[in-house]
Amino acid sequence: MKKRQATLGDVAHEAGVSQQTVSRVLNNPTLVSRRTHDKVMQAMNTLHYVPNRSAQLLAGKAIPALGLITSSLTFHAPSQITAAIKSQAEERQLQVAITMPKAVEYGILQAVFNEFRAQHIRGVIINIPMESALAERLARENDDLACLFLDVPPETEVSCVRFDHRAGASACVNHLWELGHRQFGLLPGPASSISARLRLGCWRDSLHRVGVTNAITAWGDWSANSGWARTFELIHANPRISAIIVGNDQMALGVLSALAQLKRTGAQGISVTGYDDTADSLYFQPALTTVAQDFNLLGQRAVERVLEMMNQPQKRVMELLPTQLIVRQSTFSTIQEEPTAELIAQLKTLINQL
Ligand code: IPT
Repeated sequence: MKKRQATLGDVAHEAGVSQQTVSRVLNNPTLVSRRTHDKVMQAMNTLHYVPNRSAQLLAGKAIPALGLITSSLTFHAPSQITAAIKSQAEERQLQVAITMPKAVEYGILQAVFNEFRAQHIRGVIINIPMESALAERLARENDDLACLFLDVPPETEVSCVRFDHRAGASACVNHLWELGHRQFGLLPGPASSISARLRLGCWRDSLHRVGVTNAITAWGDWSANSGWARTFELIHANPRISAIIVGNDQMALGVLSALAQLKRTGAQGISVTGYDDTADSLYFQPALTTVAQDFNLLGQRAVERVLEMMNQPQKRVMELLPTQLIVRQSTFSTIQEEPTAELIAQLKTLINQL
């Protein structure tokens, strides 16, 4: 005989809590203490309880899910950010509905919001580069949803969690300057990207501050292929460049590949800095000096913040996460080391012996 399916009441009985508490765990887990939550989850597992999502939808309840609108997952950074958001959501028993829109256009994005609304999703994280006016319009016209943006200009009047590019981007320039570099190539991401423009602006400001005005720029598109191709153009435009500052690690991978082809890697070659510190950048050849953006932290803060906003609809969130330069082996000093006292003494002995 087929076993009877466990009900909400059975779970409540097993966990020693009220039915209302079980229902909160299912519909609004942030309102329940960790201990109660774990007790209820354990009872559900023991009884093989399956929540009735269609009944929840029919009752007009929000389902425990978040929406995520993301840039192309073929890029390393957005795919790692998505993985972080997904695992943070999973820890809170939340599903994530992921969409990757073809273009950053009002009509396309509004259709995505409507689809989320139809699925009774009430919290949306938006990780696509978006100009202020479009982000503000979407947030205003979808104010029944909690909308949290990750890639908008600093002055945008919407809720956002962003990386503070300033410290990391200027640290790249200062690091290379201190190593003696004076001829620079700049390789930002696409001009349509907010973060690409912010990083480039910061590099240029920092270069001007130390008196460098002849840095040359070639725009990439975030891909390794564009990093590879632009390297030849930069070196052609100024054969004396000794350092290339790159807008992300994926393009830096292509730059390192082009330099290896030209036999310009290593201490006598061209120094390279990246941006992101994606999971594999330590294993590039040579290990990449880069600006770390902690994607796990971004995922955690994004999920926490959007849940807060769902519980307090009037709340405006603006959080800035730090960036930090990680020095590895792709940057070299151009300054010839002075011979050490020991070496001089050895040379003197040799000369005396001749
Ligand atoms: C940004 C990455 O730094 C960059 O490498 C690229 O993948 C871009 O995303 C794609 O939009 S990270 C973003 C949160 C600013």
